[in-house]
Amino acid sequence: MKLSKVLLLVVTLAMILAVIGCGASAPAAQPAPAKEQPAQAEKAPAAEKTYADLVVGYAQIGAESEWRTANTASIKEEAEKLGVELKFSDAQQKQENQIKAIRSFIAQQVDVIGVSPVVETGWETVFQEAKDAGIPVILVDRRAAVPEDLYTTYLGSDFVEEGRRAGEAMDKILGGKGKIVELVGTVGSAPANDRAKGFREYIADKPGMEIIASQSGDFTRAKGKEVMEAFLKTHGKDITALYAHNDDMAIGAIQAIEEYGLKPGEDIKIVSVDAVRGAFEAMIAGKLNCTVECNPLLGPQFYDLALKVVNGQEVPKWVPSEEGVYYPEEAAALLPERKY
Ligand code: GZL
Repeated sequence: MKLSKVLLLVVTLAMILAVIGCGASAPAAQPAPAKEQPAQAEKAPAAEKTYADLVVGYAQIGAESEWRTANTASIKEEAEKLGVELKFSDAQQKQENQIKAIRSFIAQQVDVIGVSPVVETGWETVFQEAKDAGIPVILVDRRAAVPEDLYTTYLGSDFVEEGRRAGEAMDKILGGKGKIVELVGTVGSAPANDRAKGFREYIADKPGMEIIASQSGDFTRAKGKEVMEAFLKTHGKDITALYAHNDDMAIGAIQAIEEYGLKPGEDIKIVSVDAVRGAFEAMIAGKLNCTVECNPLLGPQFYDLALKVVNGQEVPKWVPSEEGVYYPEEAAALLPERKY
């Protein structure tokens, strides 16, 4: 075979080997290794809300008493101070208006709903609607008879304890003996139910103390006066004392007692609840013998709880208010510092 042919053969073979070798040694073109994908990043938690971006719906009962007026002022003034967007509704003491307000807050997708239930029952449906919409409900001032999973927390007093304290004060004032008429708060409301319960618990083992009449004055001065007039018409001078579930009804009753010709605070001893300014003034005038405090200034605690709840922080199921009991001898000194 001619050298030239041999060389051509060798070169051809070499070229073939080179191509195969490339193919063998160079790995088939691989796709560039995908960049390491980070593990599916946890969904970033929603940014913590601050007061400045908190939207609150508040379904208030009404404006039936000095206590309620002070309570509303505390809720509104604190929102203003903190820069919270407050949607506020006054239900004129009607449950259907409170329920309408709560539905409106749900439609507006507020962050949290505060409500002071005018009565204990009838809330399950609308609270479930709030829960289904992912909006927490905070009970303020009054409890509602609903399953505990339908509200996040209750901020308010121990009304049964307030009733017990009123019973203890009445026992002290009457020396354990007397015929008592009772002005009850709004029928079906937690304060009315529990203040009645606590008072009766206390006098249960005081045979000399008897409740001879009990009727609702709906927490207002006007109704308190009207019912006291009826008590006086029926029982007259047999009445030794009055237990009023709030100061406003007691103040209305004081007018009725004076118009009847008797001396309130002397002929008829009076114990009431709330410790509003009007009660301190009546004690200074010698017309009221004791008022058991029920703190309406719940605004600061309410917004503190609301922000914690919206940011998913644990809160107690009940945040009780701090409260005292006041008598005439200290009323003049304390009146100037009373905030409501
Ligand atoms: C008590 C509050 C009551 C007050 C009344 O927490 O709900 O309602 O005692 C008010 O004065 O009307």
